[in-house]
Amino acid sequence: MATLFARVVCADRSGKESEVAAVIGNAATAVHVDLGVSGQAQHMIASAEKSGRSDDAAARADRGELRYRTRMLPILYSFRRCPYAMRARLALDASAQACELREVVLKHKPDAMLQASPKGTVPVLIVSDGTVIDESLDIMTWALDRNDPEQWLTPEMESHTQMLSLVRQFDTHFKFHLDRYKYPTRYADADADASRDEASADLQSLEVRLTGTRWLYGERTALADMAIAPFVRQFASVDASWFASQPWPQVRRWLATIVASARFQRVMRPVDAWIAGAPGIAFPFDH
Ligand SMILES: N[C@@H](CCC(=O)N[C@@H](CS)C(=O)NCC(=O)O)C(=O)O
Repeated sequence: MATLFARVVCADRSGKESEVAAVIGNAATAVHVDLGVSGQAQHMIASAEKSGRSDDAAARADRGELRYRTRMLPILYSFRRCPYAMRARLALDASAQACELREVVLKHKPDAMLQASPKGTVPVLIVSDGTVIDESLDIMTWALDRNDPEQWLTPEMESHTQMLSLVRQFDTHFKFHLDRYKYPTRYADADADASRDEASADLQSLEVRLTGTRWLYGERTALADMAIAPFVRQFASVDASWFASQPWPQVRRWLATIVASARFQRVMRPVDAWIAGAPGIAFPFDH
């Protein structure tokens, strides 16, 4: 898999630009770039050329016909099994937003992540200008604002605001009860059965929606589907046979479709934990 943390933009004398890095990002050969060092950029171009993927870019750079610059890619601190990080990765994948993925061990959070976001939760995205985005929903919106080819931000039915209010209901009421249902011993006040009932009421409202349409907001996926599904998946796995026996065939169909999708499988690909100082992993992963 290619290791790519910078885009290299080449411009010829007429000023016409082309992004060599996009090519390298998909190349089979691994190229590690030291950010912002033009010699490394030249190395990248040469490597791309050697792998036969980039016309004659290296030769043209040598002849001074091209100038090039590197642009740092966003860094995503993530934890594979965290539902918040999952939805951030789903949106980054949908928007084809290249970034450097750093898989975190929650018990040993990297200093660099804590410096950027002292609250210590994943996901954290550090964008190229240094801006830190440390709420998963904000990361989704940031990515989709830049590129939203599947129109996740524009639901087919109802408004963006209404869609966000359903997401908020799941982020608050459903999540609160999911935690108490899944981990009753962690909460002094937990009543697992009562919490299961409370969360079930939220799922019943999804069942009603999904009886009329394939997805929560129409016949195509929207932000709400992907923002909510990772939490419903967690709920379903607490007691799979109980979940299968509930009167929610449409919720099961919806969840199974998302979990089996190529995108979900892709963002759940196992990755090694990031070691400080070492390169992370190019994300989104190749299709
Ligand atoms: N509101 C945050 C919540 C993120 C969150 O709570 N992530 C969990 C993992 S699923 C976490 O990092 N917890 C800190 C820890 O376990 O140390 C978001 O949407 O990004």
